[in-house]
Amino acid sequence: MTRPSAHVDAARLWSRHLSLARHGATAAGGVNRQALSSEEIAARRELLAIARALDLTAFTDAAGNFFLRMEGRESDLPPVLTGSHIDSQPTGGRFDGVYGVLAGIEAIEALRMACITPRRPIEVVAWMNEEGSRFAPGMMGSAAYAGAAALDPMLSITDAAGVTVGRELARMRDAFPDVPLRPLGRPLAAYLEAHIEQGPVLEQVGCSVGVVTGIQGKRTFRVTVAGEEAHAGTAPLATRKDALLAATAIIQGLSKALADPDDIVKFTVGRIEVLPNAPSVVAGRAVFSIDLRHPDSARLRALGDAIENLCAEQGRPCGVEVRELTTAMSLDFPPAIRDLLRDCAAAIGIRTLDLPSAAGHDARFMHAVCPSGMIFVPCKGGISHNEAESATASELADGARVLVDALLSLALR
Ligand code: HGY
Ligand code: MN
Ligand code: MN
Repeated sequence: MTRPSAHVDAARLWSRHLSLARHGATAAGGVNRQALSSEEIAARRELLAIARALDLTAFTDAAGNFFLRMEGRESDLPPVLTGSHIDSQPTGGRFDGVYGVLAGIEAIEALRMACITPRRPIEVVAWMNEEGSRFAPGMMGSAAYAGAAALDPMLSITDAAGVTVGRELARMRDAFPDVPLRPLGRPLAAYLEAHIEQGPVLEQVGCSVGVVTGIQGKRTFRVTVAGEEAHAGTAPLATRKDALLAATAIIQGLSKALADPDDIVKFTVGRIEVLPNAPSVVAGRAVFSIDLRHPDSARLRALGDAIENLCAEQGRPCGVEVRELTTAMSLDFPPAIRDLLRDCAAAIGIRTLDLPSAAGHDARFMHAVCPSGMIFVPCKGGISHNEAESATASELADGARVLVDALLSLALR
């Protein structure tokens, strides 16, 4: 049989990236497409139009995940699933997540062109809220699908404007009245996710495809510092409970305690909110985020467990509450999937490198559901979560070539 990878079209895949990037386009050439926003609805509409032209059926689930299905010869068999996400960071790029969804669609288009109907159905998914920037934590859709987190408590999580996930899920459903609802957690035969590397390694070694060995662990926290509002001109220093000063002391303390000369521990405070956020009022409340990552789960556990005490000590005289939002330990993808990806690449002359993922992905949750794996392609300078994120048409296509041959192999089993 001809390999469907021969039908992957780099120009088509590239132009779809450019077209999708219009939804939420920023002036600096990036993308701001928040989970369940109007921009995401518009992007889903565009995916739906492509899918209809390829004779795929669309459906969704209670967590707002969006599926496009190519029927197999035995439609009752659990499908092979591929995809990623189309929500972005506020100053995100054109490739993070989108690539995995468009590579999946390109794979199906290549199968159609090769006139191949696999034994199992193949589905492409855009998971709901991977980034966690509008609604924290991220990866809500894949976590709910995998049963790793209950959907119900997610529904009342709010964005900065107080809008709930539940309301926006209802708005998303209303936008697509013809897209039916299917149960969460249907069985899957396998899951493959293609993604830009978001790091510099593939570019440095000159490989167009990376076979991902696993995903490093991540813990995220929300820290709330409770002080007391007071007049900036009159309140004596000795009696102040300044939540902003306490928060900055905590952040400094944590960044010293977690500093790592080997650059393995990654500690980030990316968001801070201050109330009432007025120049002449001593801050009464400060809320900030912690993102902590380490590839060694035991180390990640120990480092994360020390955070609460450090916050309490550094935050005095203010009260401090630490809430953990995400606890995700490191994982390794099954060798059989990694071998398959390597073999598919070798068969069409694509050189690969095995490498771990320092970033998080929805494949984390699918790993617990079915044999899962990931393909990376290079991105320029390793830059990501940045409007300057960039990738090349030919390398994106190489990843899609490996993806489609591997999907077919899995869908014939
Ligand atoms: O934060 C992450 O690793 C992913 O990009 N959401
Ligand atoms: Mn991503
Ligand atoms: Mn991302």
